[in-house]
Amino acid sequence: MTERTLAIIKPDAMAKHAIGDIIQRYEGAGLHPIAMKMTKLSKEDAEGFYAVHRKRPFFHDLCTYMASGPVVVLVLEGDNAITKNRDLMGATDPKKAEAGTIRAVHGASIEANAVHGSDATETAQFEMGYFFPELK
Ligand code: IDP
Ligand code: MG
Repeated sequence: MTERTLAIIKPDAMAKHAIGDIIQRYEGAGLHPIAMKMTKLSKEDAEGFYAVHRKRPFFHDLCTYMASGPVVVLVLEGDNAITKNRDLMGATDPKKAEAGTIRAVHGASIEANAVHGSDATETAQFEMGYFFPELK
C-alpha cells in the first residue's frame, strides 16, 4: 500500500554533513521525497511537534536539541512507507540499532539519533500537517 511518512534529518546528522547519505538511503529503499525543506525549528516549534512526549523526562532537552541547529524535514512516499522508514532508521538508541541502519551509522546518542520517522498512520498525518499544511 502506498503511504506517506514524515522524516526529519536532525541537527546532529546535519552537523556531520550526512544529508546526502541519508536521502540516498531513503531513495534506495523506495522512499521518495515528495516534499522537503531545510529549516531551523524554534523551541516552540519543537514542543508542538513533540507534544505527545511532553510528560517524558527528556522532553525539555529533546526540544532544546531539536532547536539547536538546522534540520531537513521531508515527506517520503512509498510502499508501506511508515514501517519501511522505521526499519531503515533502526532503534531509538543508536547503540541498540541494527547494523547498517541510519541510526547505527549516523546516530551519536539516544537523543541525537540522526533522524525522526513517524511511527503510525495517525502520527504521520499530524506530523505532515504540522510541517506541510499545503500538502494534500
Ligand atoms: P523514536 O524517535 O524512535 O520514535 P521516541 O520514543 O518517539 O523515539 O522519542 C522521540 C525522540 O526523543 C527520540 O528520537 C530521541 O531523540 C529522544 N529520546 C527518546 N528517548 C530518550 C531518552 O531516554 N533520553 C533522551 N532522549 C530520548
Ligand atoms: Mg517516536
